[in-house]
Amino acid sequence: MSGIEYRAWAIATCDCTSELSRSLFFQGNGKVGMRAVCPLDKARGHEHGMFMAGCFETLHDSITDMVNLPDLLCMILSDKDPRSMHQSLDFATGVLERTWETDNALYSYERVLSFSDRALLGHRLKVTAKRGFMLEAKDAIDAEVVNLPVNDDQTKINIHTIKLIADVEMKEEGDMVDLRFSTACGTHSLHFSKHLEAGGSKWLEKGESWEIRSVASIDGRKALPCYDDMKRASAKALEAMWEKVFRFDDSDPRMASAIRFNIFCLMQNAPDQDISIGARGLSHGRYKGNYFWDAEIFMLPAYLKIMPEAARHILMFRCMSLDKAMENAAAMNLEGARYPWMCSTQAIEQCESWDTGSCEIHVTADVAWALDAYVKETGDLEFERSCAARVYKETARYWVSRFSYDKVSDCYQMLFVKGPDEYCGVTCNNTYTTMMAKHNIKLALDAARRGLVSLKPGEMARMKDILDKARIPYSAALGTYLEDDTYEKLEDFDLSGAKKDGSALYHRICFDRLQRLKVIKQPDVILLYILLPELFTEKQAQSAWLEYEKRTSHDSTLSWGMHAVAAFKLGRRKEGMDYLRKALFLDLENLMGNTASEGLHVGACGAAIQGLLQLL
Ligand code: IFM
Repeated sequence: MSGIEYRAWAIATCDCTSELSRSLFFQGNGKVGMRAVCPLDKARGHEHGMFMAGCFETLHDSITDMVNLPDLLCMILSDKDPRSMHQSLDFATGVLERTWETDNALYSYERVLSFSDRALLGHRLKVTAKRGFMLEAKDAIDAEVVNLPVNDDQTKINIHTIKLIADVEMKEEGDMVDLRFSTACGTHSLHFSKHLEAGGSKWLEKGESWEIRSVASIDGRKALPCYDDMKRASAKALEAMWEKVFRFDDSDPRMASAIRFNIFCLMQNAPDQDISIGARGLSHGRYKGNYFWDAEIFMLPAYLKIMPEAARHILMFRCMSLDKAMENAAAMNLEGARYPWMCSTQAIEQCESWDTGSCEIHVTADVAWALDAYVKETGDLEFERSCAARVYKETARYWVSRFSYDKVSDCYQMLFVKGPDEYCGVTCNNTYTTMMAKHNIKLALDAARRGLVSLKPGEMARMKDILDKARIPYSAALGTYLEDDTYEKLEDFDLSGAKKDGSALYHRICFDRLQRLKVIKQPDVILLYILLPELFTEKQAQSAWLEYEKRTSHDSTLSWGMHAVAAFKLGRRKEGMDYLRKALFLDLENLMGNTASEGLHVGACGAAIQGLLQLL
């Protein structure tokens, strides 16, 4: 149990200083994100966790990390030894509030990251003396921050920190503090400013109160609003955002709280510019802040129902990085455009393990699927004409060159790929990848038919031939698609016996061994059914559920929410509800055991909301 109190529009806890709380009480506005490190918390340099969307710096070669920035909201107090701590995060106002007391005084602290002017953030401390005492309170900026780059391999723990900010210049003039610095290799030059409303030392009489407030900006502006005005404007903007969210039955406060938490997580990480969202959003540096297919397949369908503009930003990033994707394809001796498995704003491959980075190529077709889903949902034909169509064409060209034609069987094979089920190893003819690639090719052909792009006649013929002759593994005995060519050859595995304590299997069984076992990490054929249901008859979809669901370890946080979606679509309401509950409480109850150490799973939040949407 995480010790969270669930209220319809808030979460609260007495366990304020744990890493889990720092993740759950994270605040963000899509531009800036801060882990919940508050006054008197002992945070080491890498633990502050203040991030800015799109702010990455090189670690080595072309590998980047999301920069841990100077903490603008520090408050150093002389009155230590807090007790009776309590903290809440209000989804309606976006305010994080913490209260505590000492022998001397009662304290109430709050913090806001503005939703109305996203470069602004601020905090307020109110002290009420229980007896006469001298308080020193310094409203500060902590620039002694470092990064602790997290290894791609979840089984490895790094202990080496690296400073990714340099040339720090801090100037105090009256009640203004000005901070200029650059990121280590000069990729970003940043200018922060902060207006202090009080601070210093003060003798407080019994019953006397003192308020210290400040507002800071990440764009260095001189004219900053006062804290109360900023807080009011932010709450109003947030209210307008909630107005646009679908209605749901909120009679059960615990469920309502979990639903709102997941939606709020999506809101807090939604970009306001044409960039994507890291797998952990702005809540943690896990995966070096990188963008994955999580954004297109798990978050985007949820954003389409709550904040379509965020879906557009995610997709514009892919459209704008098409040239990089073309360079990436060329570097792999292929045609067209191939999107990286994981990337930062530079849009180049960041995955440092060959089997995943080079072989989990379905991401390219996932991008095309998401572009089409956006156009269908919004009817934005101008976006399709001016942006999406070119992506369809170049990504389809990639797939044409990526299929291998086999003369003997007269079919096209998808050799050496890794499907969404990352326990399958590097395999051949992963059905998800091939079907999604075919869908991508169809989108290009359709765009050509409607005159949105031009394709050479030979190209079109080849594309059509692939649509007819791509190999799709199928089992008549199972009555549905096989995950890939090796699936039937895998060794039987006792999943329930092995998964006793709920932790991921890869902590105990290495990936080399896992790839020979009949165990699935996260939905693969079942996910295909969700994305392209027209490929399945009702019977094939039910058979897919019966075969694959029981073998799925759910060792990815992306799994439960999508199983909820599939179960509801298949009329399996009870299973759907079980999966939905797990998905909604995944972070809140730390059900996968990694929310503390990795931050919020934004893709899983999107998947949970997709599950919920099936019920509305
Ligand atoms: O994109 C996912 C992948 O599917 C499973 N491992 C974690 C990645 C980031 O969330």
